[in-house]
Amino acid sequence: METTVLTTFAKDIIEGLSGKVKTLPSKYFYDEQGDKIFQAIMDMPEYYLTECEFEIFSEQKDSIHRAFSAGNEPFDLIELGAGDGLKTKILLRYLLDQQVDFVYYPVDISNHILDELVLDLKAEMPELKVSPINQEYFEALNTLRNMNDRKNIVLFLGSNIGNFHKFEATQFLSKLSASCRKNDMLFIGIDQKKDPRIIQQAYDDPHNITASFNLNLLMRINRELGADFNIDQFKHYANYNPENGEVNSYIFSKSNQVVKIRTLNCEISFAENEYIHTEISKKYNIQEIKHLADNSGFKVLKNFTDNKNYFVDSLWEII
Ligand code: AVJ
Repeated sequence: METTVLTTFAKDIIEGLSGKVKTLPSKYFYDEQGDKIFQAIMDMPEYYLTECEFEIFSEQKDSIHRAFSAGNEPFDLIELGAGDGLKTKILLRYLLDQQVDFVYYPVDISNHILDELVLDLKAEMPELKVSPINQEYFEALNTLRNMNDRKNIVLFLGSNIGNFHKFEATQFLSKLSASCRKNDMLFIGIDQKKDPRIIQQAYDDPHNITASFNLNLLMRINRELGADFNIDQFKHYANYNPENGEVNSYIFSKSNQVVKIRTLNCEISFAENEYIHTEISKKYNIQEIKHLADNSGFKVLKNFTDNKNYFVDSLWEII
């Protein structure tokens, strides 16, 4: 008998598609194609999150800096899931101009993303001390704990926390606070609850960019596992529920159909209107953010919001 060693990706896909209710992990959106489509999402006006967080960084960089270094204590910055660092760059530039002595540690599991970011930063800010860490988040925090002796300010921006359900977010943040030293801080970007139509539009845009982002997950399975998903036979559906603050995203099957995954030697059948759950993007209000902090070993120091009060970058200390 032939045995094949399955990648984690293959295992997660087969597991997600074999259950009674089909699900796929949202972390698999971000292959090279997905990164590009996500850039296009961030560029469209309906996806207000990017602009709002950008505004907070641009207009409040001086008070953010003051809050970071209360008592003039030196600090280093460590960014979880660094991405293209557009908003972080504003802060980095500002700190350099203020002659602040610090190291920037971007953390990402994608070596490719880190290499690009470092090249970019070296070109744009040659005086910046940047030290990439190609590890999982918690590994990286452990590495850092034994490496630097300054206070760490952990950046977790862009509402990435929204991909967790509330209880998972509390678990994740508790683990984060436990991996930090006593006077470290967390600067976390969170999308706020607001007019439901504004949220709905951000995840179900008229340009169908979010649809192609969601459906790229099936294309990725075609590319990497030799599956034969016919994209025309599936559609994107996203729904904001104001009762729990979650946007849930799905891929719906337009017909009864069977999909083959060649390299896994299996077939998956879909009934018409059967769906795959692909993502949650949770929204919080200011009081819920306080609870989130209190329940995970932190205390809210200061909230920085944009002019429309759509988004918040919240600065937390360890208790
Ligand atoms: C990158 C997880 C913050 O949930 O808002 C954008 C991803 N999904 N449009 C989000 C996403 C659909 C995004 N995060």
